[in-house]
Amino acid sequence: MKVAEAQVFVCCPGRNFVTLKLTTDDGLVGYGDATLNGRELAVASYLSDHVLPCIIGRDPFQTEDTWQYVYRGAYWRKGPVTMTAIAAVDVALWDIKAKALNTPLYNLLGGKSRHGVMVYSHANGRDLEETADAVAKYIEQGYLAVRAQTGVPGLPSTYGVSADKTAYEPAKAGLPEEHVWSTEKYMRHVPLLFEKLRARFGFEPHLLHDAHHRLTPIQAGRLGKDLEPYRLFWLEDPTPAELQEGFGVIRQHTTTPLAVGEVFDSVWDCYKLIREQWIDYLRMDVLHGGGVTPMQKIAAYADMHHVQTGSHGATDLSPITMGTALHFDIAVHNFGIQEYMHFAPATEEVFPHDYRFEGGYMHPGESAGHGVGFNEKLAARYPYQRAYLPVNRKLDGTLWNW
Ligand code: EZ4
Ligand code: CO
Repeated sequence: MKVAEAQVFVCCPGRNFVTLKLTTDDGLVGYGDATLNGRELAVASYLSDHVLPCIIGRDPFQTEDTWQYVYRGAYWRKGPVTMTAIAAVDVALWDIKAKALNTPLYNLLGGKSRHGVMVYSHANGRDLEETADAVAKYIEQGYLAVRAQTGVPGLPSTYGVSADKTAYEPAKAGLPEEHVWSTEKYMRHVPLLFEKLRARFGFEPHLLHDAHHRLTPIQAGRLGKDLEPYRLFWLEDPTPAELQEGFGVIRQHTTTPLAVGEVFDSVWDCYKLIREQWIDYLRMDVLHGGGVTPMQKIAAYADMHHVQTGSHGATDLSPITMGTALHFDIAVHNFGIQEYMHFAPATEEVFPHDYRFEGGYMHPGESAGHGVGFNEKLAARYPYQRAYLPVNRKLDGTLWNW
């Protein structure tokens, strides 16, 4: 069996997605996600212009050799564009391999280690009351874990909170939106949210929070300490992690569990974080982490250091990544939790899938492969629209991390 055809599709059913379709000479089809929010066309070109000509004719069973070929063979390693493109090829090949063997993907990754995949979803509101009501809705739906983000008094907008009542989706058509930020206002306000949530819901539901890269290590240490009474499942992205040692500083000051990694693209972004046990959950996923092939190795390395997985699962990772992640999550021993945001109805139609939610857990489904399809005809009705994530400025205009 050989890869006979490779096609890249860019569509916008609610938001932009890049999708890779590989077809074999005996007619099997595999799909991979290649979406990089705000930089979609760079990955599409990287695939079509540079990677795919080398994929034609290859044996889809050789996932390890093909991954090494497109990683080492490029000479220029790492980086989000490269790794996202490589991931699409890797996932499409795993999909074909599992279909050829007529088995769900998880059976090739070690089989089921658990009966379901615990997921968390996103609750947000403009103030504490609205946020608490949003958390209540998820708990009523059976969620065991909920991320809570709330508006900060004195700031017109903040990460994770929609300006209106629609679902939060940060990328917008047109040039990047500019947000205004105050770490001081934010740090005073967030503990009040979790005090309120614990008073209303008790300590049974898992509660999570995303600081979205805005704090310095010592500020993060303070916030973690202030949140300790409310027993968070995790505090995410407290500090940008290019300097891995920053997490060593945070760790000295708080027992609030730490999660990081949604923007990492290789083990070299986190090897010290893991080795030094500075984090508790690794947010890397099977898309921006370079595919299933490297993520199996990274997860094994994390397992040896008491670090669990906590895969990114925002709406800018397509249902193909969601489905693949669920196969990975159900198999990997040190699984922690999986993020799950609800896709727009048009996205759900373009990507029919087997996975389903039931009582706080998700299930990858039992069909062969990763269980996610792609409706090309429907996708063609939603052409690409240039869109950007926001940029963020402090009150005095200094550009800051969004
Ligand atoms: O802001 O994926 O935890 N989830 C997140 C996401 C990211 C988006 C950026 O494209 O932080 O919502
Ligand atoms: Co995040």
